[in-house]
Amino acid sequence: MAKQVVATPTLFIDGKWEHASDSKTSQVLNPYDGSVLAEVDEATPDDARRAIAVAKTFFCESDWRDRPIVDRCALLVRFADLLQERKEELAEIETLDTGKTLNESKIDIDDVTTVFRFYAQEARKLALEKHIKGDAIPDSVQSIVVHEPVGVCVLITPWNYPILQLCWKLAPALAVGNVVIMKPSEVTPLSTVYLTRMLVDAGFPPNAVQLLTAKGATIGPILTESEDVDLVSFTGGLGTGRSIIKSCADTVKRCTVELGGKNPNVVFADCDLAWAVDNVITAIFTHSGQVCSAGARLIVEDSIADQLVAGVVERAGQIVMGNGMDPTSETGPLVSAQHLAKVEEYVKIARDEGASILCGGTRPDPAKQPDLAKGYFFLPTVIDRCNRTMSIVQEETFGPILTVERFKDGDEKGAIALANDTKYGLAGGVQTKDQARALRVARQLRHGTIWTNTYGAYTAQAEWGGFGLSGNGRELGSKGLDEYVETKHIWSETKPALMGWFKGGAHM
Ligand code: TXE
Repeated sequence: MAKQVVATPTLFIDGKWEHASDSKTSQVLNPYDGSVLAEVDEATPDDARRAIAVAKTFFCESDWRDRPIVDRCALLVRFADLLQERKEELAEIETLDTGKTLNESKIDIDDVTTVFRFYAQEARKLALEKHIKGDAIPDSVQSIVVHEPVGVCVLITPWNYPILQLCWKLAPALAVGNVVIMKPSEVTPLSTVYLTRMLVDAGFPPNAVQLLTAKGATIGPILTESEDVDLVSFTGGLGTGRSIIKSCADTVKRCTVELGGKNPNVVFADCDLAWAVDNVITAIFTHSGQVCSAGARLIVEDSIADQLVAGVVERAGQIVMGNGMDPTSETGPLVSAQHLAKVEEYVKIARDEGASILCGGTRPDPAKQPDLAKGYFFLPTVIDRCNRTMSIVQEETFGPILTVERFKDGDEKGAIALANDTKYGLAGGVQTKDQARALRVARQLRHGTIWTNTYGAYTAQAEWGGFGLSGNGRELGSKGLDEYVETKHIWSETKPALMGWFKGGAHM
C-alpha cells in the first residue's frame, strides 16, 4: 500500500493514540479511483466504553469546565489560526477522502475558521452572570442565572462535509467547557484524525477530546445509550437519526439531529434565463449533489419551464467531472460504491414511476472517459415530468439528480404548496426579480434556511437546522451554542430567616 494519508493509530483515548483493543482495522478508499488511502483502527465497544469513562472523569474532576472563558476562547482562536496554517495539508486529506475538489475543501476550511472565531466571541457573552431583579424578589435575595457546560458530548458526523460538520459541533462544545467524543463516518474519517492532532497541538487538554474511528453500528448504541454521555449531536441520514433519537430516550439525554432534506428551488418566470440556469445547476450539482441543502427539486413557472430545463440540461452536460486534486475538475465522484448504487437505484425507480430522464441517469461512459472508470462517478441528471407522489421527488437521493415540477403562471400559492409538500424542511430557494415576492414566498416556506436570488451561502452567525423530518435543534448562531449549555438559576438569600411554613418546633 502507498503511504498512509494519515498516521496510525487512529483512536485517541485518554490522551494517547491507540490501536483497537482487538487490533481490527478497516480500509479507507479514495472515491476517485477506489485505491486504498489508509487503514484505520476500528474501535470496539470496550474502546468506546473506556473513552466514555475517561471523558466523564475528566469532565467531573479536571478544571477544564471552570477555566476562565477567555482561556478557552483563546484556544479556539489558536485553533482557527492553525486551520489556516495547515490548510493545504488538511484540504488535500479532505479531497482524497471525500472526492470533492480541492477548492471546495479549502472553502470548507475557511468557513470553519470563521466558525471558531465566531464562537470565541459568542461564548464570552454566556459567561456573564444574569442578575435578576423584580417586584417578587426581596432585596435580601440575589437571584442569578448562570450557564454551564452540559458534560460529555458525543459528536457523530457524516461523510459529505467531514471537517465542516465536525467543526460546527466542536467549536461551541469546547468553547463552553464540554468534553467531546468524536465519531466520524467510517467512509471519511481521515480529516477528523488530522484535526484531532491539531486540537492537541493548539493546546486543548488531550482528555477534553476523544476520537473513535469505527463503524456506526458497532459502537453507536454504546455511545448513545450510555448514562455517562450527556448529549448527542448527530448529522446524517433520517433512518440513523431516528434510531439515535430512540436510543437517547431511556437516559433522557439531549439529542440534536440534522437529517438532510429534499429542498425546493422555486423559479419564477421573471428571472433572466441564463442567470436562472446558473443558479439551478449550482444549487443541485455542487459536490455532485451530496449536500443536505442541495436544491434537488426545481419548481418552475410554466411559461419559462421548457427553456429553463433545456438550458439546465445543456449546462449539466458541460460540467467537468474528475479527480478533486486536479484544478480543472469542477466536481468529483460520489463518496462510495454503496452510495453510487443507491443513486442508481433511485434513477431506476424514477423511470419505473414514469418520469423522463433528460440527461445523465448513468455512470460516465468508460469508452469516452476512461479516467473516470475506476471511480464512483455519476453523470449530472435531470428528470422531467415529475409529480409530488413520486419517490424521486419525495426521497433524498443525495446525488446529482434534479427533478422538475411546474406550476401555472402566476400561481404563487401553488408554487408554495409544492415547495412545502415534503416531509423534510431543511432549505429552499426562491428566484424572482420581484424582491417583495421573494420575501413573501420565503416567509411562507416551511424550511430552516431560504435563499432568495442566490443559493447555498451560510454564515457562522445565523442558525442552521431543519423543520419537519430534517431534524431538531440548531447549529451555528447563538442557538448553536445554547445546545451545549446548561442553564442554572441560583436563588441566594443573604439574610436567612425562619421560613415559617410549618408551625411546629416552637420549643427549639
Ligand atoms: O449515513 P448515516 P449513511 C443521508 C443521505 C445518505 C443517507 C445514508 O441521504 O444517502 O443519509 O448515509 C454513524 N449509532 N445523509 O448511511 O448512517 C455513521 O457511522 C450511532 C444526509 O452514510 O446516517 C456516521 O458517522 N451512529 C447527511 C453517521 O452516523 C451511527 C449527510 C452518519 O451515517 C449509527 C450524510 C448508529 N446506530 C448522509 N449508524 C446530512 N444530513 O447532511 C451509523 N452511525
